[in-house]
Amino acid sequence: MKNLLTILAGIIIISCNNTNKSSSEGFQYERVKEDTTSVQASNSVSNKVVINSNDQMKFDKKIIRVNSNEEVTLTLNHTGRFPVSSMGHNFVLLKKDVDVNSYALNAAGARNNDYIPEGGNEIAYTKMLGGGESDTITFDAPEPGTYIFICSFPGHYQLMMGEFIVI
Ligand SMILES: [Cu+2]
Repeated sequence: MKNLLTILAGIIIISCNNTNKSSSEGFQYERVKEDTTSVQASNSVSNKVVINSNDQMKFDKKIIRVNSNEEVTLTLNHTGRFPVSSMGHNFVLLKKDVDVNSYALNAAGARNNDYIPEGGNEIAYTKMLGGGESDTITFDAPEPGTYIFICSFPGHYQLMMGEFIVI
């Protein structure tokens, strides 16, 4: 006969059934992409135009209104700090009916010409600027209508695009 050693183990089961547990599931913070640039919804008409651009790849104007049959003086400021090589900005006013997507594609390949492609599809354009720089251009306002302006630095035009309305 074997001696049987019986060990009795006392098992204490602690029930931790907290039914009052508040549910934290389903509560998610959604990262809202904030537009930190205040876009001016300008209704004013002036042939003296100042437009700012920044390190967030934004123009501060989506709409520019000018009078026809008058000269336009336009100043582009780059208010950021990044150099022209990584965050260059220009202002390019496209002729009517120029396809902006194909223009931007061509522009991206025109690095040696400040991203202004051949073809003469611009009404006017500024220099390509780095942070802290400015350029002012003067040109005759085109015929009344709505024109597109962009920055032609590679990858910028989709964020840096607006309407140039000639009244
Ligand atoms: Cu740009």
